Amino acid sequence: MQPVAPNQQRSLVERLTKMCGGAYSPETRRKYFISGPQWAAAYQGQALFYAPTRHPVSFEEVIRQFGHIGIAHWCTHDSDVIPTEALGSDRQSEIVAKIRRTLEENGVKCSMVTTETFYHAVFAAGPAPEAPEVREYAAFRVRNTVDVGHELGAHYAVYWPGSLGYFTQGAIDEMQTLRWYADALNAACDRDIEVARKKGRPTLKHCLEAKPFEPQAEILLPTSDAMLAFIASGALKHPHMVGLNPEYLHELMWGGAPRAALARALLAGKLWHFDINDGYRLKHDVDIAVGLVNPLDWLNVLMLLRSNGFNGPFNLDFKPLRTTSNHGVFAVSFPNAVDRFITLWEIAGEALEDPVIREATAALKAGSGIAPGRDADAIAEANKELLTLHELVPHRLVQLLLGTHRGRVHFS
Ligand code: 3MF
Ligand code: MG
Ligand code: MG
Repeated sequence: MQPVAPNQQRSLVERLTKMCGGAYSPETRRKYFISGPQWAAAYQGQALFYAPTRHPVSFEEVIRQFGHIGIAHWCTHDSDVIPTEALGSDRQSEIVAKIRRTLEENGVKCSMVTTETFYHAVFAAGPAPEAPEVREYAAFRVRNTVDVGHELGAHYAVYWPGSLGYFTQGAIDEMQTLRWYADALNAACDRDIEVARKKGRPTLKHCLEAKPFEPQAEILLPTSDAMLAFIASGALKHPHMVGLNPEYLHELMWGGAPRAALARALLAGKLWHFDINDGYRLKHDVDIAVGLVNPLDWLNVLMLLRSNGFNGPFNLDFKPLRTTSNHGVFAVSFPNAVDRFITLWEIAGEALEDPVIREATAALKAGSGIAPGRDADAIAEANKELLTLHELVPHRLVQLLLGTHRGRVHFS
């Protein structure tokens, strides 16, 4: 193949994108409760060992592009757009007004706001450290985020505690730290009750997001299960206002099964918001876009969610690859992530209706009809042939995923 000159590379990407087949229309995409984070779109490709590969992108550009693609919802950290030093000031009000106008002009809604309590040096010892002035500042930040959320019309607030943990143990009192962290959430909920009453709006849904490692070596609330225990611990003043924002990869990172973690959240009535992405078990937080690593697992996850009535928000908390250009972020990365999600969602719906899967799962539940009492060997014998369906069902799911059920036959 001939070398591809820099001025021809975009058109090559565009031509190959077309060759990938169709895309969903922006109208179709808007029907799903999918949100795009400001920080994901503006991510410049940097990391501990990596310099940025992309130039900065303004929030106006992100929102305009989301509107154009058909991503109907936008979400943000308090400090993604508002400089840290302007938080809570008049300048914040001006910026928030500008965000509102931009959202309106582009037909995009703000679904969620979140507080950055991990990046700035003030949180070097975590969001709930010993120093009372830092804790007071953290409380200000979460309260202020609640204000911004109500201003922007959001219904969700997310909290990822980030550096709530340590590199070396000994100096940190875990019990105290957890209670202090609860104090910050209590401050946010109290403020929410007050503002919601004043504005005649419902209170926000406050959603906790766990991650097992990064940025600290040891994390105090490493999993969604730990978060559930924390919500029920008695440390929160308004536990009914607090639920979960699990992240697919965060559950996979510790070696868990995301589908099982989500099932436990559903069982507790706390699955309120969901960060969707992909990656690998027991590796760091690579934040690959949904469905690029584990499409079969994703199909299973979406079957669970569909059959339990969870319809979103699905938040695209991924990082466009460092090798993707600024143009590629909105031309390739976001639209394709949305379309893979919708495709997997629709296949999940198809799988739930599939005659093979329906009959197989119904048969498994029906059992043998024989009642051999307490004779364990006889009970096992009675179900033996039926249980082979445990291998037929996943085979059928792979067929549905690959499209072989639509007529592609075996290769000859
Ligand atoms: C970190 C994350 C975060 C959270 C965000 C929301 C930067 O691994 O997933 O994204 O989702 O802070 O609170
Ligand atoms: Mg992540
Ligand atoms: Mg996340």
